[in-house]
Amino acid sequence: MKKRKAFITGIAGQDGSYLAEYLLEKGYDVYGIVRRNSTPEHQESRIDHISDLITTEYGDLLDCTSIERMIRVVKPDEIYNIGAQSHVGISFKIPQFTVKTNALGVLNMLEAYRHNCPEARFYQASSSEMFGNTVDEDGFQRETTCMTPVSPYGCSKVFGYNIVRNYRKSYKLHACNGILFNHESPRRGSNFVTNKIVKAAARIKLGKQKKLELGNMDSYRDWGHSKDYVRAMHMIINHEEADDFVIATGQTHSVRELCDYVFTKLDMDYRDYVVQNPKYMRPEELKYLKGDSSKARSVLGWKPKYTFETLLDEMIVHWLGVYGEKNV
Ligand code: NAP
Ligand code: F7E
Repeated sequence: MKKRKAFITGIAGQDGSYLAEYLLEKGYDVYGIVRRNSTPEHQESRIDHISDLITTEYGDLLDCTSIERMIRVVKPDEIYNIGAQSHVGISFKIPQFTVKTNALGVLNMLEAYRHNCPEARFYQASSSEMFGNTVDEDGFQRETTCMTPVSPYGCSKVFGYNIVRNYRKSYKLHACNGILFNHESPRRGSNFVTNKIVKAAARIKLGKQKKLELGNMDSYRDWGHSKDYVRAMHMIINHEEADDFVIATGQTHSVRELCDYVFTKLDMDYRDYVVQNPKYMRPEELKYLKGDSSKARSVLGWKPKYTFETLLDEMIVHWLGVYGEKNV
């Protein structure tokens, strides 16, 4: 049987790397674009271990020619557009780059898809950040929740979400959105709050750091594991009908509770080490996320394998390993 071909933007990112591994296991030929970087040895660290099994080319969501060329040559069966400027706090510092990449980048991908392989399927990495501070009466956000984004990142993702729906209807394309709530792993960038906290706690435990500076500790997030969420991406794109799905655990915890769990696991009290620094506060904050993924659970049969605790335990083991005595 002919192998199916998947094309992934953002393949060297957290989700891209897990998705590439997952699709390889499923027998796909996997292709992707990576951006040019002045220190290439760092840039592909998440996919080094599979570099012989996948095909990557230099490309950029803002460079229509590179995207168009890859899509035309590869003719993928499935396109996963997960490349993005994904840091919400940083989106306030570089709003134009964020909006170009996360909004126009989606349009560039859709145009390349529509003109070169319209029979393929398209997945867009949409985000719970699109909901902003809207919460349904029962305390959840779901597919029908009103979108009132509170960051340049959130605004850019709303455009991506809507243009995918528009192209789906206008051109009868199999284009879908996964509205994913926060998902983490040891491969998470260490300037996102989970990995920042776990990394710092491990370093403090091992005597390599004294304090941890954080911003708002009273926001709530629904945190899952990236491995569970890339499995959902594959289920969404392979659903017979192109549709949009929320992916979430349905549990929410504050940043403070996360600190408490991680430091307690390492026999420390976070209050002895964590200090707040206004530098990490955002001009506008999304206060509370808790996702209702019952549509994905009933229609796709998706459910997460990781819990909040097993996710953080894996990250703790990872960072202790990185900074542990054996590696010093
Ligand atoms: P990530 O680790 O930051 O990965 C993003 C990838 O996109 C990186 O490889 C990055 O490359 C690449 N990229 C950035 N700008 C690009 C451009 N102009 N052209 C091509 N590639 C570009 O993010 P992630 O956590 O894997 O998230 C994957 C996707 O899901 C993103 O679209 C994100 O917005 C969305 N999302 C994430 C979450 C979450 O909690 N993780 C939740 C909802 C939605 P460089 O390393 O070179 O910058
Ligand atoms: O912040 C607070 C911060 O940067 C979580 C992205 O994957 O999920 C992610 O966006 C919370 C916020 O993730 C620090 O203010 C406190 O309330 O880990 P984060 P995020 O902003 O929720 C959504 C769904 C995405 O789509 C995004 O791509 O933690 N916080 N102190 C801090 N956050 C950071 N980064 N650093 C701090 O020092």
